[in-house]
Amino acid sequence: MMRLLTTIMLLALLVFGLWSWVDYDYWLLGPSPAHYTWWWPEEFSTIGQDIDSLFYLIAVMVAVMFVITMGGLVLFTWKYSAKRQDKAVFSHGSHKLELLWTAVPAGLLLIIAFSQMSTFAEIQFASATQDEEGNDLPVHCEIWASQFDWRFRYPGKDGRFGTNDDFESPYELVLPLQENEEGDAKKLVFLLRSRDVLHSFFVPHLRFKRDAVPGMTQRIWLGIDDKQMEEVLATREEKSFDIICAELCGWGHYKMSGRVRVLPQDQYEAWVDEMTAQQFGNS
Ligand SMILES: [Cu+2]
Repeated sequence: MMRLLTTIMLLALLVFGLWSWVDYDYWLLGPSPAHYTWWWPEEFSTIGQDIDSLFYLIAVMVAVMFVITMGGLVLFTWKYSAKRQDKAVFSHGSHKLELLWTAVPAGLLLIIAFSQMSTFAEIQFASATQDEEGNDLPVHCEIWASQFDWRFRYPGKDGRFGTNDDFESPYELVLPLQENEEGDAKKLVFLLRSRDVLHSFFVPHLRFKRDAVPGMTQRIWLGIDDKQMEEVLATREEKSFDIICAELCGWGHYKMSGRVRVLPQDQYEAWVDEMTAQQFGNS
């Protein structure tokens, strides 16, 4: 009886574990243009492709290991049950096996380490938010996390922080869509800060995620692929995208949300005028 129960429970674990990999929106709602990835929503970031391939590389490795280990657990539970073999055999470790299960995980970790190096450098190194001469690129806005909301502080029309025309946008992060001469998206640089505890700024559609650490200011950047964004926007009614907090930060964590909206340059400037007028009157 116990053996049967254990086997059923382990099999259930295996099935549920695999099920969590399935995009059930796809199976329930059918294929639509908005559902053509099997895990993530469509993305429109300049480094989204790199992040996705890393994610899927690791996901496939984990899936294979999961099936092997869970399958082994079920198999051995069944094979060596008390009913079939009541005398346990004690044996010393096998050097070959030990070498194998040290070398294989080490090899897998090295594959992950080497494949992520260039993407990590592109995202994280100080040079990522500097120009060719090593000067810091101007900051688009400050992202402030606090229990339980997101606030975006803009430098205002003069482009400088700490002056009289700075304004704050609660909840909504508005970005200008801008291109440089080569047609590549320009980098938008942000300062990420927390007012209280650990939070994590996450925009799934932009594959943009970073922990906000109290007492620490991080320079982070984002590049928007405008053509890809047009394609994504064409598939949805809603023209803005979710911001969520990806770090359990307190009782109100669930409601710590926001929106990202990307506007063409002229509409963006109109929005800045509107925000300025709202916060300082029409003078
Ligand atoms: Cu939070």
